[in-house]
Amino acid sequence: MAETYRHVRSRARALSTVGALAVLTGVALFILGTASARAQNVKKFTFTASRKVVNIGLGLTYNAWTYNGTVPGPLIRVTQGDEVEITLINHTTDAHGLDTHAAQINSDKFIGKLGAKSFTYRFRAEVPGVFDYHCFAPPVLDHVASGMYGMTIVDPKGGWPNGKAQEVMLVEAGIYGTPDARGFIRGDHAKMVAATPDFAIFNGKISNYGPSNPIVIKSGKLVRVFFVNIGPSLLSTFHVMGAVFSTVYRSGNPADAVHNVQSFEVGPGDAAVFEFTPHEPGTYVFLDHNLSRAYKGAMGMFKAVQ
Ligand SMILES: [Cu+2]
Repeated sequence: MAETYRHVRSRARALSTVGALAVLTGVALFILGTASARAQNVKKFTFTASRKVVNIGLGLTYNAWTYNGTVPGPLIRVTQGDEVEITLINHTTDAHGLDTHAAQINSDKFIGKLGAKSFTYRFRAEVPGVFDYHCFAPPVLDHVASGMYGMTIVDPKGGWPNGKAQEVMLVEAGIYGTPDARGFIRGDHAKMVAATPDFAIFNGKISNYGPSNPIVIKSGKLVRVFFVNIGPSLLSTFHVMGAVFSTVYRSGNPADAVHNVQSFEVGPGDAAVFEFTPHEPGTYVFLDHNLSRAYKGAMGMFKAVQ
């Protein structure tokens, strides 16, 4: 679901609708006296687990396990301090869960009771940043490698320290399995365990954002990349050719900033926010600088325009 992560404006509209509903919900609870003394901004997200054959680029398809039929699953975006409600609906015969790393709650809540068709949990998004979310059903490795993952953004209460920026969301992961004669890939458990992906993907596709569909940015304007390395088992070293990151927030937390770095390592299940400014128009290739993975598909390009 590359488009979900790439087109910020349409997502912002959708989220503002969610936000408006959440505000209304919060007000209703307050009036009923069931909420805490101060009105809560409850943001609700519903996911449905399903198996689906997804297009992963280069004419290849993959028998994915998904949230809402897409890989990655839908973006969860809230503001620091929000009460967040997650519901997972599962009508399949497989067990599934949903763990967002932004939540600080008993991890039993991330998976429903055996056989339950749905479950719901709440948490308060207290720490700002960008977070992995993923399935929590065993074997977790297989569920994550099969596509059950996504990104959570918790925007800082007071906004991002460097103000507005062009936003880009990138989720890096791997595909484990050899294509058959028709280009269909069935997940290969042995390769998942050995941590030897056949392909590397940004936002669900191999060699995404190549010359035919670069991510267009404005020259001279700050770019903010929200980045999650799903892994599930390999470290990523994110780099943009022709740029030095003016700021990197480890885990996306503004309290953990480093400045003027060329690349930055993001472990599996971890995340970061990268800020840079393209100083002139043209192409800026971005990649996992573990070049084996860039070769396998974790490489794309920004096209900076005037
Ligand atoms: Cu699952």
